[in-house]
Amino acid sequence: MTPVKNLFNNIWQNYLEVTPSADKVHQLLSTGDELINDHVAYRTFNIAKVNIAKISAHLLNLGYKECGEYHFEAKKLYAKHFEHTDTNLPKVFISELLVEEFSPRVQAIIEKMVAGINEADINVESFLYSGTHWQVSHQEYLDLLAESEYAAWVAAWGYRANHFTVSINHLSNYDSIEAVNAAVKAGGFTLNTTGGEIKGDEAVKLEQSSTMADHVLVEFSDKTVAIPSCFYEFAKRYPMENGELYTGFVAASADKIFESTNAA
Ligand code: OOG
Ligand code: NI
Repeated sequence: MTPVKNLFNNIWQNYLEVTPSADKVHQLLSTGDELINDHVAYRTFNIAKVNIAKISAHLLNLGYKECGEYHFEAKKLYAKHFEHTDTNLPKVFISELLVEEFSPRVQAIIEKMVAGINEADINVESFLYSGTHWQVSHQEYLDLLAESEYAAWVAAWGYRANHFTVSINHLSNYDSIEAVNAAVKAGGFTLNTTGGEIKGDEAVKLEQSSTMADHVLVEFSDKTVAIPSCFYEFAKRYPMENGELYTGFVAASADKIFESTNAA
């Protein structure tokens, strides 16, 4: 296995630990061959110690290049995406919360979390599947949740893939996102319906849908509570005028995909 394949294998195993549905959805769509992932996504804060530049350094070392950038004003987020020259490797979408735009209380909780991370842990590739590096109380989680579902998610789950995304273009047994969605729903899984099940269309060159995140127990410093963990996404890309598949993201669609970790 190449170093980059090995990394994604570790990220996938770590994601499965908190996303029991992903293995089942994976089996539902696979004919036994390996599924190609369109992308994986990370969430972080715009604090220099852990910002997009820090997270992406590991990817740049492995041959990834920075490609697009995206703004999410209402959610107070900024994001970039990264691509590898080997197009069978997943793209990586990394967002960061604009921490200074939140209340002093929220900023203080986030500062405390980030202060708890060992610099040496950030500088190794395994940071991408390391989870949390801090302890927060359930009340701190709720205080974050009141202002930003995203901030609360990072507090609970930390540095791990927020989702993997099946590339529908590479599936042998499904051609349309409608067919994938129907199979996923028939399998008993719930789709994110914010703005409709299908986000985007052929005109924007990208159609996306996603499951709602699993609910998994988290040990806060004071109690253990089941909260939304990670989800699974499905993406179909369309060719541009030059005949090549569009490789970017669509901010209006991404804005809705973020809500797959909302408590339904
Ligand atoms: C990322 C949401 C955006 C996409 O495919 O548009 C995204 C997230 O939920 O962290 O992954
Ligand atoms: Ni995504």
